[in-house]
Amino acid sequence: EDPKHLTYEYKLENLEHSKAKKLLEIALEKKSNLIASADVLTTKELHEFAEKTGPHIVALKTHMDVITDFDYDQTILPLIDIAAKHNFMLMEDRKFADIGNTQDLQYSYGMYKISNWADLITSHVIGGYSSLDYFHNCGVIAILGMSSEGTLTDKNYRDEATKIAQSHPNIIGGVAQNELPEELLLFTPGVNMETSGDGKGQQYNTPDHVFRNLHTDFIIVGRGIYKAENPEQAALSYKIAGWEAYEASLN
Ligand code: BMP
Repeated sequence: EDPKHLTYEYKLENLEHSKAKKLLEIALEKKSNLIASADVLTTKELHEFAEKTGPHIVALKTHMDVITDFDYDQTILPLIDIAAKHNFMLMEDRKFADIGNTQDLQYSYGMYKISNWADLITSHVIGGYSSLDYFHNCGVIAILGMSSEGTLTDKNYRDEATKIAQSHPNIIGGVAQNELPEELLLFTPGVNMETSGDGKGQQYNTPDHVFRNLHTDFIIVGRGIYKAENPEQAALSYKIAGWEAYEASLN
């Protein structure tokens, strides 16, 4: 009988994109499916958070546009070194949502120069298939369904967006709150072991729930880690919970 959840080994063999393979290799090596969301406001906090969580995560997810003292050399260059030291990937949660030409400019220019350093980026697919053609050298994670209350990503939208994600070679997976076809990696935010919401529309599930019911591949955790009294310990707890939930979901 086939296991319900496909293994990381199976996905590593079957997925083509080099960034998908790299992510799966790190997952197997670290026994981790945890992506920490570094939604902090300063370069110092960002680097400290990356150092503390680095050993336990497969990727660090950022919103660079909330870093108040952002400076390419001061913010990005040390972060690249920390990522190399602890062997995790850099994921910029930019959520592109425009025409191809504008996304091309936003991806490579301005002060963030995302294409220089991001291994993974998030993008809406609202602009259609060819709007995603310019994201070279990174793995694109499509926003297919959102975790927030009242989101407009209804079944029809998700189905159509998933078709684009399945067919576009730059896309390695999707952010969603539902199961995806096996050729797409599933990334699930809205994970917290302490609380069910944030009073601002965010809706949380446990690691166990998202592996068992959604067959997710990677959990994304922000405040559950960076707001914890001891973020390093919290990262380790989510790493262990995520890995145990993955193993349990195989049976
Ligand atoms: P937190 O665990 O603190 O709620 O953070 C969740 C992170 O995941 C945030 O950075 C948010 O932008 C992102 N996210 C989300 O919460 N829901 C989605 O549907 C898509 C996201 O990228």
